[in-house]
Amino acid sequence: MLRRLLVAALCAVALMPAMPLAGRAEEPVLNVYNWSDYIDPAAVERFQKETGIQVRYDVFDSLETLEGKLSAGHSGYDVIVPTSEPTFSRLVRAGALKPLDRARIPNWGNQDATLLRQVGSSDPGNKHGAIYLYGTIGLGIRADKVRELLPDAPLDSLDLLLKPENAKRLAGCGIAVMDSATDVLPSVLHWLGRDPDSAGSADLQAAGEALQAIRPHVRAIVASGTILDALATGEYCVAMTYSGDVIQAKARADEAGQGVRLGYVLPKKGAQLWFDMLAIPADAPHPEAAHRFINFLLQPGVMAGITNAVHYPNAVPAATSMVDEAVREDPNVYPTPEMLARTFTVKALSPQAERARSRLWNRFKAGR
Ligand code: N2P
Repeated sequence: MLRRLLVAALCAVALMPAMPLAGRAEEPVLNVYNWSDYIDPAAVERFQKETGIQVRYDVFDSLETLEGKLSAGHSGYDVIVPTSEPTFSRLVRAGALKPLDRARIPNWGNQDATLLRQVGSSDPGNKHGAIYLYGTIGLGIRADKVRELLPDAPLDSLDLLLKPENAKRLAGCGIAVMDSATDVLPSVLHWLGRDPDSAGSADLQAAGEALQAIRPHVRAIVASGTILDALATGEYCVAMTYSGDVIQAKARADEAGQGVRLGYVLPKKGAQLWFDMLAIPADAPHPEAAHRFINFLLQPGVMAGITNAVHYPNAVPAATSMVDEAVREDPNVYPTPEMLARTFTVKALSPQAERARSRLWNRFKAGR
């Protein structure tokens, strides 16, 4: 009898949810969900060593994937990295994020006040997110190959991709577009001279027609992480993706020395500028570790290492002098004021508008 009771008690303990009891210290674990190719692995190692917290690190490569994971609820993640618009602002409004406890983030003040004010439009008072990295959306190109096929090609414009006569000539050399309605459609609308936030039927129809017109010439509509890898091995001559991904691919290609020469193009008519935020889901199982991680990342030395590794600028001014000169002075990493003046930002849309956009996107992918 006693034995049976003991077994039952042990089973009950084993079945208890792995949640910390009130007042009991959290288990030393941190579940991170970040973009692929978006951190310096040495930073994660150092955090583990310094804190004894074990980091379980998962990646996504589009906002659609991140939102899908979070909307199912109970993601189990402690730190996520949504883009300020539209995803982060939507999560803030839905109450899906934990307000940050600034007392536990003494490095909060290391962030650039102007940039914080800018992302404050997505999160009044900057209550739910610290700035991780930012960047633009443009083209990765192999200029030498493009010039061979299109000697008069406009190398500084989305015309290269979106004018069907150009796409047709470049098709054999490889055209790719990252698989994200959220991160591609605003640039297409802007190129058409329309409001990048529009989900009006005339605007969406025009964007849909523009995309269908180049569809036969597009080789791949794939995850941004796949584009990075394939760009580096020379599979595409033109690919629409995130700035730092192109610059990382370029660095890999240069190192491989196989004659693949890549460059990033910030579209001259205007490019989308975005900010990625460090945030904690409301139901994060390890909020204490999450705050420690965010505070750790906001150190100038750590941020500089991250920017050096992934070629995206950070929002910690004291990090800049520690960033490698070649990275710091690359205007495709840290855009010049003149380039920033040519950028635009987006806003969150209604769920109905999102659905209309994703229908359009599915038709583009299917080619009909
Ligand atoms: C990293 C992708 C950058 C994030 N591979 C775009 N917001």
